[in-house]
Amino acid sequence: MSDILDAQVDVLINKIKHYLITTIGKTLEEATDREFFQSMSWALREEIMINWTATKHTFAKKRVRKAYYLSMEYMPGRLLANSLTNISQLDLICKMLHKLGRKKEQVFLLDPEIGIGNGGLGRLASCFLDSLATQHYPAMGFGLRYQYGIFEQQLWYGVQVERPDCWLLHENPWSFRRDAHAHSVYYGGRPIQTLASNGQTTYDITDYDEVRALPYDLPIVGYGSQEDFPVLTLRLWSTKESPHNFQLQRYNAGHLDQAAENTALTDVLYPNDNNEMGKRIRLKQEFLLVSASIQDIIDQHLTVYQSMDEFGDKVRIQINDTHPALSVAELMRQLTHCYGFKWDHAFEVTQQVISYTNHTVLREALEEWNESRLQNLLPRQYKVIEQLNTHFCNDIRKKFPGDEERVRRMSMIEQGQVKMANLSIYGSHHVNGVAALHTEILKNDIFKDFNELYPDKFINVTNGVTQRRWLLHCNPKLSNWITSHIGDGWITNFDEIKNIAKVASDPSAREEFLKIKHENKTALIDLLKEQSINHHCQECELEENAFLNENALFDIHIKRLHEYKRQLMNALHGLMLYQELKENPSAKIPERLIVFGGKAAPGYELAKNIIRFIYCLSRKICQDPDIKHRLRMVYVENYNVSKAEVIIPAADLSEQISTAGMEASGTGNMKLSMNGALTIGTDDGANVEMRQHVTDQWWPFKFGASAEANFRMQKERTYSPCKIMEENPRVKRAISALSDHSLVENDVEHEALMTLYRSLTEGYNHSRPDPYFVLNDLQDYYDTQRRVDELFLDQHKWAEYAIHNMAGMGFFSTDNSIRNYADQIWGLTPCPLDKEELDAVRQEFMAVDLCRIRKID
Ligand code: 26Q
Repeated sequence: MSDILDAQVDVLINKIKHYLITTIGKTLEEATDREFFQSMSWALREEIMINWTATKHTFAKKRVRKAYYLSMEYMPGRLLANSLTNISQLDLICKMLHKLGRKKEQVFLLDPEIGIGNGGLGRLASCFLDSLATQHYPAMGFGLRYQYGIFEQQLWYGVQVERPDCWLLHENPWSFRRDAHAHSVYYGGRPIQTLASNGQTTYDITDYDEVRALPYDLPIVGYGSQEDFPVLTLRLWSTKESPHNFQLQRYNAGHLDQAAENTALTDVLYPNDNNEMGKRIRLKQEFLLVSASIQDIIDQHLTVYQSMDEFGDKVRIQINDTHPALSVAELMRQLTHCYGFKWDHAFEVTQQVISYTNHTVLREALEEWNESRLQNLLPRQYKVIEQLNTHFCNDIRKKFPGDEERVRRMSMIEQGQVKMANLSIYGSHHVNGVAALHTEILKNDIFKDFNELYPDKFINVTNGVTQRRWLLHCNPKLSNWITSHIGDGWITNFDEIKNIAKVASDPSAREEFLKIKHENKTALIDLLKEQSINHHCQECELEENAFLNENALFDIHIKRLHEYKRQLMNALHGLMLYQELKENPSAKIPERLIVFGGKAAPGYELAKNIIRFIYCLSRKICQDPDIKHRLRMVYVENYNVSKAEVIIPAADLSEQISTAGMEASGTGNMKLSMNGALTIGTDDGANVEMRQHVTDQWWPFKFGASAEANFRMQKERTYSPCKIMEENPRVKRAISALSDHSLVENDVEHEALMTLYRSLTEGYNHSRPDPYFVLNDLQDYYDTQRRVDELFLDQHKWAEYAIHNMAGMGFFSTDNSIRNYADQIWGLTPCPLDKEELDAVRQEFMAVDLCRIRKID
């Protein structure tokens, strides 16, 4: 066995040498780490290309139905190491690097971090692709190739500064430009009514802007044997590299910004999550994704089937939130205008093909576009929407005669705004929420009217995460431990993780678990130290590393900054704990390290002030000699997928404390649980189902008001945070620290904390005081944290709980979510690699590989 491995190492080294010489012109000795990384990737690529080609051939040959995932965001993180894990080749690479004396950490660091998304929604899309690939589903992802992904976050004395994320600075060996599949996308112009050959009225346009969308493909490597692992495609559109997109006339007229608008279309990802913005360029981006992808899907279909007759049967399109909602209008338009479909037939096919996933219950995040903006930018699609809306309103009237108020509420176009959710629901055969509670809220509240009209349309598909990246890859020690106890079936059948419960009461297994947790905490401490060395302003926090030991309770809160996620409540708990420790130094409370990570949308002032508050408080704590050995708070700069891969395995406690009824699902909650953290959480999003699967017995830290109670408070307007402050001296003392200068060092800091104080007590920017009910849950949260302390003091008991929590996560694999989409929404069946196709590609490759132009012996 090891001989084979040694031989493989040598072959690989030879291939790397080949690429170094033929593409860079260097020998192994003189190659820099980056040149080495590039050549290594090119060498490894060969294996992956073979299976990628064979996967494509298989889908075409078998003429299977195919699902297309349309998403404005993806968050793959680093691709290479995970792909190697999936094909069980990581050992080989490590061995090879060792033999050559290259540091693996340094080499893998050169793999670019792909963060072309904001957070949950984009990461979910990436987990889905992994599960689609691994389970052999015929599928493909479409997105945009933003030149700048989610900004790089720097923290200067508690102030978030945004820097561009230049992930494309170096050539990416895993990104394939596909000129043959470029498409034209049309904006603006004037619609001209035309009569098609079948008597159908459609619209041409004149005086339009034509933009060329050029795709770049990324391979998505599924988990599988070294022989027949599947590889799917993530196709990302760019307008950057098409010179015709530059509008020279406008440049000559002195308008550089207008001239460059189309070449710059895919330059930047909008850094807002859960917030609607209504910007014109964003609308252009959304339509670029929609129009180019639909043309591409139709092309692919015609290549296999030669006609559009079976399109409705063979194609499924999933839209990730409403961002690609124009798909409904654009598919209608292409079917009627380009392929001669009659309106009713086109609509039947559109509805058969499209389905929509909703990811939010926050009303301010429901997408709407100004009607004239949409009409000017996309005149033909606007006409289709108008016509769809007429049909739709008639449907409503048929079922609810005389109820014009209902028609008004449900209409796609209302008061000069086009409502993308309404369009998406009408154009889809299914609409799904992302957790059971979330789907109920959609059906009974947000989309109640729609559910009454189409009761069978709404279904739930609970989110998940891929255990391959979020356990196998990021936590190899715990993975080996799991495999040693229950075998490795869990890697592709996560239900089997339930078997780990059998060791929960075994003292030696608990010891092993605790030891691994400690080692992972050491790795996180190293990451934090690195940050404190590199970054300027948190000197005091980590200067005394003595405190940062593996025995402390690692309390982790990682997610985008948002008021409803209540990082502020966590920080206030830290403040209350600080005050308690000052007052009562002999209290039996374990050491605690509170870790935050997450980006604030650049224009979200309150969110940025929450970061600042955390900074001020952590400074206060670490300057206090009585406390700094017992409590610390750190803000991890630039939280991203790679940082998550270090932080999550080190967590003892997972903070999932959103205002109940507001977090659609959450997925970090699942990642932390499967890595052996206990959850302190409200009954919100997927927390509810996690609790049910873990059972109440092993889910000890639930707290806070229910979603129902919160909705009632909202509706009845009975909530008064000031009353809570008056009645609860401990809460009052904490909140007062925001206004009494005790945490700040200058006026600017004071002003920042005052906005938080005001938002809690009197309301900020015309909103009600404490709109996310922080004070309402604060005392319960504080008391629950003291129960956390108590349990943590008994490490063996803690380990028992943690193992039972891991055991309850089987349901929360995206393998399961994807099976639900495939069975209940798409009607899709797995299609494993065809052996003949694979052999054929391999044969052809081997012939090429042996071929040298001039053979020298
Ligand atoms: C919309 C219009 C213009 C600009 C930006 C946007 C925009 C972008 C991203 C709106 C929303 C998002 C992202 C939403 C999101 O990430 N939602 C999260 O989705 C997760 C996966 O389902 C859930 O687990 C989280 O609960 C949900 O918050």
